[in-house]
Amino acid sequence: MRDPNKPCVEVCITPTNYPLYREYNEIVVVIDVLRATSAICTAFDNGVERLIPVAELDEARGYMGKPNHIVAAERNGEIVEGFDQGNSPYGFMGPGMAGKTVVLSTTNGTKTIKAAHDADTVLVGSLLNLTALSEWLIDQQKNVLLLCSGWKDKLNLEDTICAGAFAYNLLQTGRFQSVEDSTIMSKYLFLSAKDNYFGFLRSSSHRRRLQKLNLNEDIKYCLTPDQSRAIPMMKDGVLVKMDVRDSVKEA
Ligand code: 3SL
Repeated sequence: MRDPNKPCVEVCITPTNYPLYREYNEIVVVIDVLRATSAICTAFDNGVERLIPVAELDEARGYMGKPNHIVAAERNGEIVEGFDQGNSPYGFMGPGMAGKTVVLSTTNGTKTIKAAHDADTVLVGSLLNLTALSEWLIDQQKNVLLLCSGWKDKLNLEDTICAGAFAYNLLQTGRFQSVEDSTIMSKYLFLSAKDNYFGFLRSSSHRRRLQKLNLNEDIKYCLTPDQSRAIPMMKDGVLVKMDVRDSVKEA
């Protein structure tokens, strides 16, 4: 039975299921562990000022040549020809990032961010900012929907595990409830994987896909939790780094 006095934390395993979970969307956390939302957290850690998520490549091309902009695009794990870079978190590291506006289009992650546009608050989550973002969400006491990007509308393991980790952290406090089986499933997957994400995901579809492209270092980086305190947040269609003192009301 749902307790009217406790907010819910729930997991939506693919963006296509999002309409079924709208009742929980006060705060939506978009997750694409490999690699979009990990790359976004990394960009803000390295001083990027604004990140414009873009669903379609043509829209991204429209930003090419703008001063102070980095225009990045990935499809099927590879850099799209003609763009400054792809989706590797390593591409968003270093002093050259400070003060830049990044325009990013990826196969699934940026589409999922755009799909959540109707939520009160849209945030970006990954294993990298797991603890920082969990702490902030716990403080808000609002309904939280963990929205997994998956792969081309199918479930993927790494996003589901990461969503399960956030759900676990919130539920552990006793200040949240969950009523959906997708959340129970994600939590159990997280508990099975948490001691060795890399090993657990050995035969997962996207790990194999990225491995074929020699992106093992990216995979290891994205699967190493708590390297970031950044909480990317959508404001007027653009992601910015949240000032952690912000509350949902102020956002
Ligand atoms: O789907 C996405 O948004 C990407 O993160 C996929 S990839 O890891 O860059 O292949």
